[in-house]
Amino acid sequence: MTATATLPVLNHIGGAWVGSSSGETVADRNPAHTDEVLGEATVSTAEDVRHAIDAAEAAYREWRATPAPQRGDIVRKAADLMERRREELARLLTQEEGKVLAESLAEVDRAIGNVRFAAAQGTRLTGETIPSAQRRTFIYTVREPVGVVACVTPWNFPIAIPAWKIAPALVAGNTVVFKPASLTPLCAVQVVQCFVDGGLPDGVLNMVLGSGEALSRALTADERVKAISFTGSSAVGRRLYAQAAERLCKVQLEMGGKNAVIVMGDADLEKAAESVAVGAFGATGQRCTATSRAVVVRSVLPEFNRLLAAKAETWRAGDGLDSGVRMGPIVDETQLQKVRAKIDEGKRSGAKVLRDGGTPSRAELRAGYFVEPTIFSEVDPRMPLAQEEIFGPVVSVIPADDLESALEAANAVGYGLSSSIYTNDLRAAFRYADESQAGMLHVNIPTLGGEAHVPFGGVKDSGFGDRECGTAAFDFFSEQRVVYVGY
Ligand code: UN1
Repeated sequence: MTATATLPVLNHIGGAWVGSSSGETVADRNPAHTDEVLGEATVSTAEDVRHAIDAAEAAYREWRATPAPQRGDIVRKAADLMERRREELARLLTQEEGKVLAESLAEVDRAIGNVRFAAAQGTRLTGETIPSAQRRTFIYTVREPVGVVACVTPWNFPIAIPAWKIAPALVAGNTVVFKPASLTPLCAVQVVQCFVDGGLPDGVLNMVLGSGEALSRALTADERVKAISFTGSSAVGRRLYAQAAERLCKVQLEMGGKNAVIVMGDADLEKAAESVAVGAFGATGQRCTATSRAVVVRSVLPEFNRLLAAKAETWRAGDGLDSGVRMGPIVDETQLQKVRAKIDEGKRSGAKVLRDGGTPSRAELRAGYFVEPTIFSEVDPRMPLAQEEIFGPVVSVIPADDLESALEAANAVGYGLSSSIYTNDLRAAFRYADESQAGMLHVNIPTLGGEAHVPFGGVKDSGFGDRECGTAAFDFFSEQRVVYVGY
């Protein structure tokens, strides 16, 4: 499965790899070397989406009737294949999306963990028995699949996010139409291939490649699609929800973030600065759980800034396959321009530039879409820098007087995905846990990531609907039915 310049990247419908009805293709490029074409991806139309839904619908009856532990067995085999293909998958991920190899390996491992967890739930799709208020009446609940579901996924975790949506959807007994991000079709193909090779029957998992703009209406408008799980931007998520709501389609949205780390006066500053650097510059800042704000009490501000700036120097940008490189490129030209525009806007807003990585000077970085670590200090919480998601290696340091004002600044955004506090004061930690407006809170731990068996998601503009991952994923991908039996 090595990526070559001629590899055609196709849809998967009804068990076959097929080109789209448009006959068009688009080049899939390596963001670290933009002249390197990894494949030519088919560009789908609404008609292709309809075919994929047809196939998913046709396969549903039999898949629903397949005992859940057997569904779990097939999904577990997909995880075993991902493990066997770990290195290849990770290299492809680095070439296609840009993140460094160590991050790609970690992403593949996370995908494996999620698929394994979901697979094991096949033996645990339990219901309840509930005592009836009436005599000789037995009440129990069962979990039913929803039907045909759509999984719409982003480019920044092109293996892990599809894995953690598709696996629970399948184990719960649904059939799936998968619409991966148009920037990472090769990773999507490999994810599907693992499920197919694991023994999934034809039509149970279908994939349609192409842009969300062109295809999302075909998913939101089709009565046969009973649920849509989406990860992407808040703007797109809102639109998708509004469209799907017209016909009462279930929707789960996992969206942006503007995650803050609060640094208190008693914090281990070295650890706090490391956490902010990893959170801000890891994955080139292209993750919804990235740290984009550090809210720091003034007593430790100069020392914190010094430590953070020193750490930023160690985040060498470059091709993620090269050893010694810690930070890969931005995924494409559009995102690169967006990140640069945000940095320029930040400079005009009056914030102090502690480190400007907007336009790297090293010649080898001109071959790809590179930005280097960028730090703003003296940022006012109302500035766009402190309000808008950037999705690049940019962090804003916001001064605060005390815990109260730090919490106020941290909460003063539309988003609410992840947050963190660095302190050794138990009262401050619990006050923070009470007050932080985020779905995932951390004490002395970076804002990043989440474990396979733990619910993942946010509040406010960051998340809507049931949580992903863990057993929570099954709340979205199944319905509860109650049975009353009189005897
Ligand atoms: C992570 O940050 O480890 O799109 C996972 C995203 C999130 C997943 C992030 N839904 O960035």
